[in-house]
Amino acid sequence: MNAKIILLVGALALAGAAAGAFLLNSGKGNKVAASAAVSSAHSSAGKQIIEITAKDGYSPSLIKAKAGIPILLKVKTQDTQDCSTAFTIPSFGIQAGLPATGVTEFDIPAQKAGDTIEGSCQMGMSRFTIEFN
Ligand SMILES: [Cu+2]
Repeated sequence: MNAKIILLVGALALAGAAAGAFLLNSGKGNKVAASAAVSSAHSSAGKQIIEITAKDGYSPSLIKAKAGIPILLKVKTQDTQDCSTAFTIPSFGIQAGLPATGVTEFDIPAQKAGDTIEGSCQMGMSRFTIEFN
């Protein structure tokens, strides 16, 4: 075994843990009220964080976000038993089976002003829209 490689792997693991802790901390205080019909995105570490709750549909169903800033989309489920766990954003090829409870993150590149992103459950019954300005 090469000792240098082992050291390098160890350093990378530490860096990864530090970055993970930072992400966890940066998420605090950025909670969006799930019941709000319209919400604005928050920003953190060069990305704007958009939080959506998936349970009996998606809330908020309309989100206002900033153009020109990459998006970290966090989709939260909490004992979600309906088809909103079959999460899709077709224009980005996103298709995910969400856990019944948890937070699933998606990276979405920066969008232009006037762009919209449409997401829905797989059958297209429950929908949400992100508008960029
Ligand atoms: Cu559905």
